[in-house]
Formats: sequence, C-alpha cells, structure tokens
Amino acid sequence: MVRLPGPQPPRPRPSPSQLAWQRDELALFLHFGVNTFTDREWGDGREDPTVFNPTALDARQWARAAREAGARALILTAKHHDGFCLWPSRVTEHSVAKSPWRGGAGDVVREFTDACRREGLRAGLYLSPWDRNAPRYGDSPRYNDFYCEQLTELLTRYGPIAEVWFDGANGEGPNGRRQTYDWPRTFGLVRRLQPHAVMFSDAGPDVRWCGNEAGAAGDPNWATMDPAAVPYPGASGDGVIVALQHGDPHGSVWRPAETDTSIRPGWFYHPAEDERVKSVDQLTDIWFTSVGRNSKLLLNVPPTREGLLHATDVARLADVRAHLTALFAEDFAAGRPVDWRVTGARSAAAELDLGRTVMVGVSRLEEDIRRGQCVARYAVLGTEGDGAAWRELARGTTVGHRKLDRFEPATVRRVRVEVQDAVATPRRLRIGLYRGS
Ligand code: FUL
Repeated sequence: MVRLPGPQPPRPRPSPSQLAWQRDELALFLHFGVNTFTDREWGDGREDPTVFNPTALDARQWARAAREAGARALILTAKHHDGFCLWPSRVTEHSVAKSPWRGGAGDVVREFTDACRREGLRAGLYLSPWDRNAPRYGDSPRYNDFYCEQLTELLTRYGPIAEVWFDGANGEGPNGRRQTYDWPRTFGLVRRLQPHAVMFSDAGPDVRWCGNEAGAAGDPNWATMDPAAVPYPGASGDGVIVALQHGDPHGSVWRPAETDTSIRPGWFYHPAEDERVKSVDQLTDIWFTSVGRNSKLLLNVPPTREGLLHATDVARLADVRAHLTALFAEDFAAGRPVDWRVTGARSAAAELDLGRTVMVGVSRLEEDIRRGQCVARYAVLGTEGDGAAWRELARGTTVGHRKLDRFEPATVRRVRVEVQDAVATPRRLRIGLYRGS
C-alpha cells in the first residue's frame, strides 16, 4: 500500500513588501557621488568635498526617465565606499554640506526622494557599510554606532523608503583592523524605523543578490532559500554563489533574487564610456535573464557631472521600453480558455486552443507567488492541430513570478504546457504567447 506523506510544513510565501518589490519588475540604480567627479569607481575617502559640484542637478529628470522606462522604483547611493554623504549628515563633515553645490545647503537625498514621490516611484537608498573616510572604521563598536546613526538619519528624515541596499564590502580601517559589522542590529534598526522597506544584501533578509553583476539570475531560480547558506553579507565561498544564483527549492525563507547590473561598463559615470552604453538587444537579453527568470532588474544609470542622466542613456531606456512593449503587445493566449489538469502529485498539464494558427516565438509562464513557488521543471509544446505532431517549443526549470522563453518561431494552433516536476501539487499557471521578434 502506498504510504501517504505526512503533513508538510507550509511553504514560504512573500510578505506584502516582498510581493510589491517583485511586481515592480524594474528599478533604476543611481551611482552618484565624488567618484562621478574624480572619474573613479572606488574612491579612497581622501577626496576633497569641493570636487562635488554638479552644474545642473535635476532629480526630476532622473525620476521622469525612470518612469518613462517603466521602472517603478529608484535606488540612490547615499554613501559609497569613499564615505562622502549626499545628504548633510550630523555625524560627519564629509558630505554635500562641505561642497560648493547649492552653496553647501543642498541635500541630494531630499531632492531625490521628493522627485520619486512626485513621479509616483518608490525610493530606495544604498548606504555602504565600508567607509574609507570614517576615522572610526575598524574600531568596530564605535563605527557600528556611527553607521546606525547615519542609517537613522536616512530612515527618519525622508519619508517612506521602500528598499535599503546593503553591499557586503568590508575593507580595513585606518588603524589596520578589520571592521566587524553588526548586521542583526542594522537589520533590526531598519525594521523598526521603516517596517515596510525591503532589505537587500547577499544575506537578505528580504531580498538576496543574484550572485553576479552581469544581468543574469540563475536558472533555476528559486525565491526560497536556506538562510544558513549565506550567513551574512559578503560571506565568500563557492557554495555562496551557487546559493545566491539558484536559491533552494526546500529553503525555509522567501528571499527572491535581485539582478543588479549597469547600462554602462562601470557603476559611476565616466565620459570615456559614453559610446559603451548597452544596446537595445543587450538590454532585452538582460530583461529575459532577470525579470524573465523570476528576478527583479535593478538597472544602474549613473548621473553625469552635470547631475543629469546622459541623453544616450535616457534614449536607450526609452527604446528598450518601446521594444518590450511591442514584443508583448499581442498575447495570443489572452482570453482563450485553458484546460488545466493535475496529472500527478507533482505534475500538471494545461492545454489551450488559440482559435487560429499563429507564429509563436515567446512564451510567458507565471505562478501565483502569493501562494509560494512550486514548479521545478516544465515544457511548452505546440501543434498546428488536425492530427499534426506536437513539437517542443521550450523547456525549463523554475517559473515563479515570471518565466520568459524565446525560441525559434513556430506556427501553432494548440499549445500545451506540461509541469513535469514540482515541489508541491502544481497550481494553475498564467500563460502568455507572443510572436517574438
Ligand atoms: C559593489 C560595490 O563595490 C560597487 O562599487 C557597486 O556599488 C556595486 C553595486 O556593489 O559591492
């Protein structure tokens, strides 16, 4: 006799903030600071604050370009590794207050958060824990106090913050000692001050890094993971990258992957890279390997020395959005009845008749992730009908919030999606079918 498995522990599900984060699909990342003016990627903390002098800073231009690109959130580097603060911090002099910009009375974080709100975008902030300017860095408890004070300023002065972005970079302090960060304290502070914000880091707690900066989430990509696999931000080891890329089907926490990459080779603006802005094709590929792999895309578009997004980058963002809009304009599956059958404890099949013969080159599969993530292996098949053979169009592993596949366009009238393996009884998928390029 077959023994039925006992009750399973409930599978992890997203919190309302994690769900909203994922549904945003695209956020823009803004790397801006003294490096913009010194033409560097990592400042050493000895920069003179007077180098920071954008001539035409307009945060509304950033936010408008983001909205027109279809982004729903923006994340600004309030402080990068050089320690220079884009807001007038009470706990350091190394900030915009010592720059000539707006006569030393300016606050980029204020202009940024105001502009986000005016354009209906969520605002997020990056606060580098590694600080090459702070004299206390390396004197662990004292620096942790300083870091928490900066975080408190950012999370209490500027209204709702949707995402707090922590990288795990950890260098040596001026005293030659290594800084030990107090992550539980830091995460607890964010939860207390901004309970609806998601926290990003290698180790979450809400959103994890995808494991690379090339624009590609893992395949498979589970939103669930084992929290012990990446115990703290910046943890190293082969197992760490694998865990970040793929998650874990049996993981006990919901911690989806964010795919951060730059529209240019560097994170900060460098005039020499004006001709190296990624093409529409490259950015479309990135869309398929990030949003199309159950991730969220955080695309860096760095402001220039004027304090504006470069015209080339703005035009490229608009072109990609137009391309994606056209690609997904006509969904042949829209409104077609789907015959959904559970075919086993871990399998199911959906069949739909498109009502006419069409060329299909892109498929979109979606799980209702409010109830967790379940599909581990699937195939998409098509036939012209009237007894013609079924052909496999695409196959893959995880689905989650969204899985996009591109394939050699085929003429089909009927389409079947087979869930061949899953970690629980599969639930109905949403299916979209498009012509492709
Ligand atoms: C990394 C940093 O070292 C890079 O400069 C950049 O900010 C990237 C997004 O995160 O940890």
